[in-house]
Amino acid sequence: SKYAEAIAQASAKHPQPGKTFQYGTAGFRMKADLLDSVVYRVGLLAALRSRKLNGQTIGVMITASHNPPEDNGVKLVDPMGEMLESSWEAYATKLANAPSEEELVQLYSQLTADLKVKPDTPARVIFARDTRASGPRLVECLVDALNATQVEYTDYKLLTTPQLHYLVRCVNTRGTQYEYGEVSEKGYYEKMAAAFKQAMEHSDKPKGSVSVDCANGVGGPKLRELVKYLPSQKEGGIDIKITNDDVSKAESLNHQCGADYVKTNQRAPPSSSAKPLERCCSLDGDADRVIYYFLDESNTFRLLDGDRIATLAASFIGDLAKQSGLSDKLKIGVVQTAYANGASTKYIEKMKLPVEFTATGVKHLHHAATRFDVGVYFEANGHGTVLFSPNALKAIHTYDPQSPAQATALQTLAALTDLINQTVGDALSDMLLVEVILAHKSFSCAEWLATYTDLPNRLVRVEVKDRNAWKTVAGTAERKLETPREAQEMIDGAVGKYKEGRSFVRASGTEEAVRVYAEASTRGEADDLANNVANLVK
Ligand code: 16G
Ligand code: ZN
Repeated sequence: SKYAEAIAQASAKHPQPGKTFQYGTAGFRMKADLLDSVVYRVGLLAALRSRKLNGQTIGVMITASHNPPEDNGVKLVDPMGEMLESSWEAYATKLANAPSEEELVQLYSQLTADLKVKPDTPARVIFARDTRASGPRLVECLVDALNATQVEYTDYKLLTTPQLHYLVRCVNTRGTQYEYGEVSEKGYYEKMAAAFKQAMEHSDKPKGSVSVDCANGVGGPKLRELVKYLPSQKEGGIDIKITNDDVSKAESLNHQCGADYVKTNQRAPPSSSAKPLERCCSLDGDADRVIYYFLDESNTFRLLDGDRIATLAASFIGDLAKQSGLSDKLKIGVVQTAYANGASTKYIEKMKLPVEFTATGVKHLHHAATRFDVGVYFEANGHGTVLFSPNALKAIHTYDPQSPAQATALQTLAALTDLINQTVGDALSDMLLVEVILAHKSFSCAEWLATYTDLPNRLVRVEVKDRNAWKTVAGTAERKLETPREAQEMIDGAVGKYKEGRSFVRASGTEEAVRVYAEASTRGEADDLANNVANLVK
């Protein structure tokens, strides 16, 4: 076929290391030194995907998010800024596993034919990477593939994952009625800053400051850039204190800091010098997750995780919908996973909002959220966003307010549709959203925390020989096991012994392990239940 020779030649520079790879929940992710051939082949698939979609631009992000510095990863972004369509994940896996140049070329022309891709259609790709040391080398692998398949490409160098998603959507909507923004990093900051100003127009000034731990990743320099576009504290903006923004020492990335560290260890980074009641948040290594926290008066660490952001956002947007006179037109719903704290679910039900549950992984939540006019989705780990449907946007932008109060609420609501990244969870955007809501509600972190009381919970990681032995029943959002056979009965037996007890087991999608989650009415009981269930699994 047309590119066969060039593909084979460049592929010989990046031989398959004799390993089996899988395009998982977040693309391919592993030790960076194993990734060259994988990234090369992902580049080949990006070309195919773009040609299949008539030359629409596909994104390639090179990052391993919250994983250690020596890891890296790669994932594809579809034209509207969403995750790669799931049926294509299998093609990525197949290409990554082709053992030789001949078999790779063979498979590529097979896919080209099966998918009815016309080799002469133009192909366009944009890509970026996080701050990992292996990034530039992996970019070379990618570029080799794009050259071999004659793709037009733009290298955006260092970006957060959500910034790349934003750019992909901007390129593909340019000049249409769905135009999403200017196709540049600057365009991203300008759009967000303008929306922030508008969202703050009818609010009190933000109180206190927010300390942002950037995990020593790409979020640091990008937040510093964003701050230049935001109003200063004097002008009514937020006092943002940036910490852990050193990207010069590769080994410090995600080390004892960042959203995953804080959520998993339920403690502030040891480097934090925040005083009691000071508002803090942590981003992860590619800035698509954010977690809030603070120390209370008695110096006890208090976490405000993704569930908290979801409930805060849902309640605020619900209020704005009512105040603007649009509550009939905007069906607001919340999407959670089994990891959501049971108390957060109850709180959402108390607000009379529908809650849906999906399997873990952003693509599942995102998909479910599109079924609401306003779909709020967050994983407990801090990844999430709020999606406004085309109907919702139309209602918000065309409604004629009947009073000054309706007009101000409507203006704030409209600002949120621009402030919140519509493509994927975005730590910078989510952080501004939280700051806007706290300012509007005049909430301190303590008041935010007081909206409901979390059930004590524990997450345990159990290493097992074959995680695939743990399969969950379809349609239960991972809450029930199908196999091993008696496992679910035993778990139910353990759960039954605790007040407000809940526990489930699922195979990790990113590590060779299964995870046990348990919650119960007291700390001791949650720990007991988690340990008991973990022992059943071992
Ligand atoms: C991936 C997912 C994240 C999920 C996590 C679960 C994306 C972009 N990322 O990092 O949403 O929470 O996997 O990991 O979808 P686990 O399967 O190992 O528990
Ligand atoms: Zn991430």
